[in-house]
This record gives sequence, C-alpha cells and structure tokens, in this order.
Amino acid sequence: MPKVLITRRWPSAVEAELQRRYELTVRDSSLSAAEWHSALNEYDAICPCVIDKITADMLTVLNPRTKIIANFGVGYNHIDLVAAAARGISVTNTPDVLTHATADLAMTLMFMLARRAGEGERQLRSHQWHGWYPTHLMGTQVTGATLGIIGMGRIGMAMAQKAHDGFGMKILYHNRKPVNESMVYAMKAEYCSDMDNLLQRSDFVAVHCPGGKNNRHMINAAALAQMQPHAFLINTARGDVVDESALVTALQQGQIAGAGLDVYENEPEVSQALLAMQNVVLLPHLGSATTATREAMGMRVVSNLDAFFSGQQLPDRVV
Ligand code: 8YV
Repeated sequence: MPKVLITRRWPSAVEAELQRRYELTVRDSSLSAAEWHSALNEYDAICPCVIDKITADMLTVLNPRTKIIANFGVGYNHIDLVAAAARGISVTNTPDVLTHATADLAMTLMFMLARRAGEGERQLRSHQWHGWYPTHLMGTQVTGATLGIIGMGRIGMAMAQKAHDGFGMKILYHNRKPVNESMVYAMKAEYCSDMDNLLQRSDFVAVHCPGGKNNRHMINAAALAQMQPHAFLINTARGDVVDESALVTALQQGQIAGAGLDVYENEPEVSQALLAMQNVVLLPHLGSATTATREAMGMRVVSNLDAFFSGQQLPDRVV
C-alpha cells in the first residue's frame, strides 16, 4: 500500500476511507523544513492544507519518494508550484465541492454587515439592549443593492447568482476577461474591465480571486479610496489580496462603511484595530466549514490519490 501523510485531522469518514486504501499517517501540526525533507523521503503522497506553507526550501530533496502533494482545499498559493514541478512532484487541489459553502459564507458576511448582526448580538449578550426604538441599529437593505464581484470564478459566480436570483441584486464583475457563460447573461451581470469603475458603483464589493503574488494587495489604499462611503468590503478569498493596514485606515477614516472578513494577511493573527471596530465582521476562515463540504473535499483528495496510484489522469491537477 502506498504511504500517505495527512498533516491534520480530517473528518473521520474520510480518514476511514484513506485508511482502507493506504498506509496512513495522521499528524496534527505543521512540518518544519527538516520534517518536510524526511517526509518527502518517507511518503508516497503528502496531503497538506492551507496552513502548511510549502516553500521552495522545503522541497529541496533530490529524487523525493513523494510524487504527489494532494492539497485539501481549492486555493494553493501556500505551495511553491515551481519548486514542486522542478522535483517532479504533481500537485492537486479540491475545486467545485466547496463553491457553494464559500459563496454562502460570503452571503453571510454581507448580511451580517448590512444588518449589523454582530453588533446587535454583542449588544444583547452584554445586556445593553433596553428595548425597541425607531432608530435602533439601522442598517442597509441588501435586496436590490449593487454587488461588485472581483474574480468571477466558480465561487464569485455562485455568490452572484444567489445575490441576483434570491435578492434582486444588480451584479457587476471584474475579471481578467469577460465570462462567456449563460449564467452571466441570465443575471445581466455587467463586466467592468476597469476595477475602479466597479468599486465606484458597488454597495457591496466581494473578493473572490486567488491569493498569491499576482493579486497581492489588489485592494490597496487607492482601490479602497474608490469605494463609496456607504459601501462594504467582503473577503472570503485570501488575506493577501487586501492590504490589511490600508483597510484599517480606510475604515478609521470612514472611506468605507465596513468590512466582512473570513481571511487575513497573517492568519491566525488579526489586527487589533480591526478587533476593536464595531463595523467589521470577523470570522475565523470558515469558508468551506460545513460537514458535507469538508467530507467532500477529503473525498476529492482521495479521488486524486486513487487516480495517481492507479496511473490515471489526475482529476484536479494543478501542476
Ligand atoms: C479551506 C480554502 O478550508 O479551500 C480553500 O482554499 O480557503 C478553505 O475553504 C482550506 O483551504 C483548507 O485547506
């Protein structure tokens, strides 16, 4: 049986499945560079997740036994793909299965921000709610508002569709190129080749592009300055897409109305300034965190491993 290492505990149903097929080792912590080097000589496959930063230094083993890194998650900006390819290591991810869970969470953030749900709950739990009054925690209506999607991939599209079909929202999107899919036409989603144009016109801006160096700080001070003062920023993609300190400044100066974040530049650290603000909703990277989705992600890794070890084409090859 091939030897497989998973770097964290996975849902038990998936661990059981892996155990049936492979000689499985389960860790519950990240590997140091030295541990990576020995793991690459010991295992046929290694299955990391987003918190395992796999740099070129960690992949410096000549002729590693490991020939596949099967990531548990769709994003792979934590893996140095060039270094993996140089060692002849294939990398796979888990697309599709977490699309709706992540888009649902972006919707959750949008509603929590708009309707001040976090603020209201904090108020009630701290016994500061003294009864109804006409101007209490007045928020923003989501239905009919304009949603700007940055990155119209699978997750961006799913959020756009939920927002359009369920809540009559007007959809703008910014992408490298226009998306030629029937769903986009059905929603009458408007392509903004110029991101500033989208930022200037949206009531809610949701970031759905990949992380990594190409998109690092795409939402910087200049971009935030384009947004309307009543607009909200939502990020369920990757923390590095948003310049967190520029975001803090924009919020402090009232350039935008609030932000809903599920991802951060230095996870699990979150800036003290954000923690102190009432008009931000802060979640701990929960995008794909439903039982069904996490199990499906695990099973998607299993499919990639099965394909690899039976010599078939990898369903989700990244390199
Ligand atoms: C996952 C995610 O939970 O899949 C992704 O890229 O961001 C998350 O939803 C995480 O990556 C697990 O590795």
